[in-house]
Amino acid sequence: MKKQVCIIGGGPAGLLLGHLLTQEGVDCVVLERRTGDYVLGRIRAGVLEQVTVDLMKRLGLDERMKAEGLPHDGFNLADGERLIRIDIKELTGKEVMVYGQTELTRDLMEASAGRGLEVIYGAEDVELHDIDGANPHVTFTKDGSPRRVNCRFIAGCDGFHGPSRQAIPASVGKDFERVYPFGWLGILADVPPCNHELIYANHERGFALASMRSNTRSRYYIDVPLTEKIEDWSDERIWDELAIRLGPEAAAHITRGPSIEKSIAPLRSYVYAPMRHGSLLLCGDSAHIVPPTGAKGLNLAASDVYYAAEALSAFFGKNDADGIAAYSDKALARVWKSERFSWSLTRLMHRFPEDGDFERAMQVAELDYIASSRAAQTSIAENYVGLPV
Ligand code: RFL
Ligand code: PHB
Repeated sequence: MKKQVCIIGGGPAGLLLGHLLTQEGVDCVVLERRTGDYVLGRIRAGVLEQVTVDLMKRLGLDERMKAEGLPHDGFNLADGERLIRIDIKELTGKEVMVYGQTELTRDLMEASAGRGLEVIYGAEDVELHDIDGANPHVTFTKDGSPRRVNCRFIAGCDGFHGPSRQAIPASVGKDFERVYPFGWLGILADVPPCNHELIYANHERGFALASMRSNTRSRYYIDVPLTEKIEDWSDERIWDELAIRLGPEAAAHITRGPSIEKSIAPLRSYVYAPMRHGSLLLCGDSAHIVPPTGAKGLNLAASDVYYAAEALSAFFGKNDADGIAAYSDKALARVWKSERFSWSLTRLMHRFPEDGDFERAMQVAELDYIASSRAAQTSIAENYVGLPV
């Protein structure tokens, strides 16, 4: 098969890029290792920045998001008895959209055949070849038969564990990493949310987040040591813990119900630089991971894709390679700012096992400052809604 761009990974980054390139007349294919159902079964992000919403709008795939998504103009930071509301609309003039990653991925998936975007599910043993030069190719196995894609560029949208980043010679790049001593245990349940806005809570027993997917579906998280096993967390135990950590006001409004999904995800900050090597461009989780506290992962994947689509469209449409040359620096500038925000919100809202009285006093002082300073609230709000692309 001959294509201009071979996209590896059919998560949100790969599908968004595939649609944007197809819209610009760039011939591409998406190779996804899993089945479509498996990809949709992964419960992940819930909060979309304007950049992500705008890309769906540009594709004309925002109808369901507009109808079913929940625009939010604020969120809350809780600590003990204290609740600080960050009024993002008033402070920035913008809002975020609560719409699940599953739903966004479904919208992209369902539109692909009709728009001529070929997505090959069940593509096994994907390998990248000759990425240094201008004639790379990708090999894979489909239903037991070997297949090959010759292309001009490869987009590595295959997540943290995919083969793309690993195909770059070790001498080329550098990775930056911070691993956290806890994970987030998430529970999804068909019950109304306890509050109409998100609450991020720092409690002496640990962190909790009250989020949602709709007015009838809630998503909650608590942080747990990485040694915890999901089997040891019955639904009741999770609801009990949430009721303590979110505080009495929120607890009074929690509706309990059976979990539809529950899992523990480790927290990590990670950046690989550069994000391009030769004919390979990395987008999304294949190049960087943020702890979920800032709700940035999917949105960073979307901004990478925005830059990559621009660069690839200019290359094929106008024979202009400047965007390709600038891709890594442009994407990384935004990535590092989101890394900083996600790390600092994680630091502020979690009790780290190594922390003592001093670190706790720093959290209290910072929350005091945020509560009393419009400048501090504006800084949090503009990062939360997303910095400009
Ligand atoms: P994905 O979603 O991991 O997709 C990568 C795709 O590549 C496929 N793949 C391969 N395909 C072919 N061959 C191979 N060898 C392959 N290896 C892998 C995989 O099957 C998969 O389909 O990466 P992508 O597209 O870069 O998207 C990134 C986002 O998924 C991620 O950043 C977010 O989910 C992070 N995240 C959040 N982000 C937000 O913006 N807002 C949030 O509120 C938010 N909450 C979260 C989150 C992530 C979480 N977890 C579980 C990590 C909450 C949680 C709990
Ligand atoms: C979610 O609803 O899954 C969610 C919301 C906000 C975050 C992380 C996850 O910061």
